[in-house]
Amino acid sequence: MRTSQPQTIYLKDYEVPPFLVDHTDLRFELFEDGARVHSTLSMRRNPESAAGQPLELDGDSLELESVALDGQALSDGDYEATPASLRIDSVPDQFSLSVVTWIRPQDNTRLEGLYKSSGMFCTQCEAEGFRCITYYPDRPDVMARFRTRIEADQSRYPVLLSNGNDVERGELDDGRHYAVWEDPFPKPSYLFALVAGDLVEKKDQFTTVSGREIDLRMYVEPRNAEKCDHALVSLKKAMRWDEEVYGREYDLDIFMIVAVDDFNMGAMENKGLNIFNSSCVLASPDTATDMAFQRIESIVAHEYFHNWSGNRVTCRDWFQLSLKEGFTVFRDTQFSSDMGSPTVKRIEDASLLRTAQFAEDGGPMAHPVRPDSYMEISNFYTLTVYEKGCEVVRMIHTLLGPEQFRAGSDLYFERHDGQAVTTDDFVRAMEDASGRDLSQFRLWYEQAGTPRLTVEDEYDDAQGTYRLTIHQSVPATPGQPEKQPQHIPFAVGLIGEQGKALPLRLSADEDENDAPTQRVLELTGDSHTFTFHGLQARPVPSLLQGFSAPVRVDYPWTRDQLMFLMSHDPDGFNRWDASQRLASDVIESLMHQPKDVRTDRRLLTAYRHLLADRSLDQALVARMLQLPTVAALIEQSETADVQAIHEARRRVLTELAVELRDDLVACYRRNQESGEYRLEPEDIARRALKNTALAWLLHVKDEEGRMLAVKQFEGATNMTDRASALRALVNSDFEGDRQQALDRFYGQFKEDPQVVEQWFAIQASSPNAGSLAHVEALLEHEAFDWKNPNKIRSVVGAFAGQNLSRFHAKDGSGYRFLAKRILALDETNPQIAARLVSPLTRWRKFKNVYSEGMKSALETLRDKPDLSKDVYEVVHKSLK
Ligand code: 0A1
Ligand code: ZN
Repeated sequence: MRTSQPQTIYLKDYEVPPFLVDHTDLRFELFEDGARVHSTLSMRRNPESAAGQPLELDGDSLELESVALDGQALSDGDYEATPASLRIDSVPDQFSLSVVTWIRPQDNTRLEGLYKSSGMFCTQCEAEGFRCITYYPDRPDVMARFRTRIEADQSRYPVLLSNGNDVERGELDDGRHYAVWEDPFPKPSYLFALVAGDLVEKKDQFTTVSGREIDLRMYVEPRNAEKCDHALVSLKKAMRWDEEVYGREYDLDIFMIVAVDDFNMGAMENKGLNIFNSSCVLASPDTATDMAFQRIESIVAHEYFHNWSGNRVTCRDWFQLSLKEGFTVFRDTQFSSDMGSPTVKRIEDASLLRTAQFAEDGGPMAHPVRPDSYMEISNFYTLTVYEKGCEVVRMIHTLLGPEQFRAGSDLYFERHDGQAVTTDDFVRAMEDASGRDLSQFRLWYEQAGTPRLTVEDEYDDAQGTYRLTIHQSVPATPGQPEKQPQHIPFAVGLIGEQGKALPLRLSADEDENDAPTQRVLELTGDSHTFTFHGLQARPVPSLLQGFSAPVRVDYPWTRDQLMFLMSHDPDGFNRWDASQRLASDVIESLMHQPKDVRTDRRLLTAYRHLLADRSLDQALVARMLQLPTVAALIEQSETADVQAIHEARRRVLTELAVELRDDLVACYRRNQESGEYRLEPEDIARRALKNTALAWLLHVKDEEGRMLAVKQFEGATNMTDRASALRALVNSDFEGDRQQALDRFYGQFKEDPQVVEQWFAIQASSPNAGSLAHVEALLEHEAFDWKNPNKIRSVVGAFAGQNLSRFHAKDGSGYRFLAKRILALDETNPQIAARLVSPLTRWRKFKNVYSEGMKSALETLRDKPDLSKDVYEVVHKSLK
């Protein structure tokens, strides 16, 4: 057991910083056995803070070499230093503090602060990594101008980078050299970055709207030189889009992107020097799938957009994380939507939210978009803060409309440029610019839990009216037993007999021709009734169009109505939603039926139509053909029986694939491409459709499917087709072909870590190939590396997060496996260890056969002596 309980930090305890930093002057001496960091801080007391407070700086695992105040060396008795803090009781109102620390980047496996990845030095300072470099008031509301001098061996580290502009370079003795960087924009320490390595530089240019020339530079290891184009193209698109849509222009003369292999998260928005996980930035058609290309485009944009939403205007404290993340995710989803298919983008985002975020919101780690307490802030980079936070901003956009939203965003940037602010400041800017009152809306930031809307309807034949009554309830969550109703924009449509969207007349006097076919109803109370007039027959309601709010909707659609919506709803999102509801209903009902009960023929008919439908956006068709995932089905059930869900889903899939066999082959052949790989929406959709058809055929061991898969695998001109064929073979019972393909794939790509990650993930997530024994064997594979988060995610993460029928083996072996790996990882990388606990946290959601094993795995974790704060928080909250 951990001997002491980590401290909980509360939002209500926030106080302004007692000291401010005007200038931060850093000098890094980089060596193979460590780094010496000289920092000189020009500090002064904060006039807004209580007088006479001692100076207390944050540290983490630091070794102090010396301290000087206004140039005078201090002796031991003048200060109190531990690896985690430096305290000086008496300091003047204004002073310069010089500190020298010694750190060991080469041994830093936590990947926080300064560390080494593939021989290069790099940093990760968000949220509290800067304190692993030097003593500092490491909080986002302390903003300083940084000057950074880096000294290192010239041949090993020819490239030396930091934030801002490079103002000086030169040679030193002993084959060393230096570079000096100055960042004119005051920034919090979490945005600091440094890179030193032997990297190639890819250059590009961007001319801003006001005619300024910006140097775009991408730095990668020489072997990745050919994988930079897509990121640079994406960057330029993002820069232009932010000018056009938000009126935001880039502010420095250089913008740099660096790719590193060892990185805890996806990427980081350091001022002028974005650092990316290689897997989120490097791509070529030969090595990256369509999905990876799209993901890279959105992450490059996300990090770039942070330059305004995050860097120019930053967070006052970490409780406000969604201020920058929710808004920036919203901006990147708008961007991706503009670059591709808006409906498909919405489906992707909503399905992530509905499975994973709803699960988080209904579990023991549930927290509001603006949390009010935490033990370890790294645990709060969550789907709630990011994705639900994005939905909250999206709802403001819906309520205000695009023009007023833009006015609110302009006001926010103008009012708060150069400041560290709160989510409340953001909402206030939106209110002030629009004149709308968002006071009740603010509950979205304060209350955790997913609101549930229960909808009832009534059609009055004689009057020609249709009444919708909507009840709202927000469930209790840890620490929040009572909830108030929230302000919910609820977009609806009504579909008439001929499949026509009907005019929505809210009063009898309203002219039919003036009435819109979609309305955003605003729900603010426990229940509301809306009456629609002038209807000749009972319509089918299309509810929560476009997923207008992150809520659950209960309405008893019949299967016939769902089929009707699937082919007639003008809202593409709801067509997809109808397909998911229909398939879920069919799968769930089979769970309680004997094995010989057949799948509802209506599902078959619906899919047959879809497969033949060429009029509909083919990207949408590809999405609609996907059965709900096991994770989604778990989320929808009251108490989950994973094996029963998995089996029922398999039965449906098998029956559909057998019955639709000829349609699938036809669909495959129709969408087969010849010619060059293009990343256009139609081509992406064609590949998606073709590869879904292929997966289904292999699922039922179809001989023609096997032949097509092998042929596609061998002849593929791009990674989407190659990896899809491999996945289909791995998920099939053609064991010989599976192994052969796996070996060939590895042989061909073993030098490329991003491709090897895919190779690992395809196996670990496969219910067929990914047995626990096989996954254990993957951990022993020559390409596996416990120090690399991507490899851990692609094996352990993929197994526990995606291979649910194997992970939830009834004998508990999957849970014990995970617990054992988390225990080991806790010693080297607590952030990654804590993230891996997540599949165990919702144990109460599962039937006893599962929940007992999950709970006991959590107890094993709890009993480890000296558990990291990261894992401690997740485990203890889960067991509470
Ligand atoms: N701010 C980054 C994500 C990020 C967060 C934390 C990190 O280390 C603990 C690293 C990156 C983003 O939103 O892209
Ligand atoms: Zn972000």
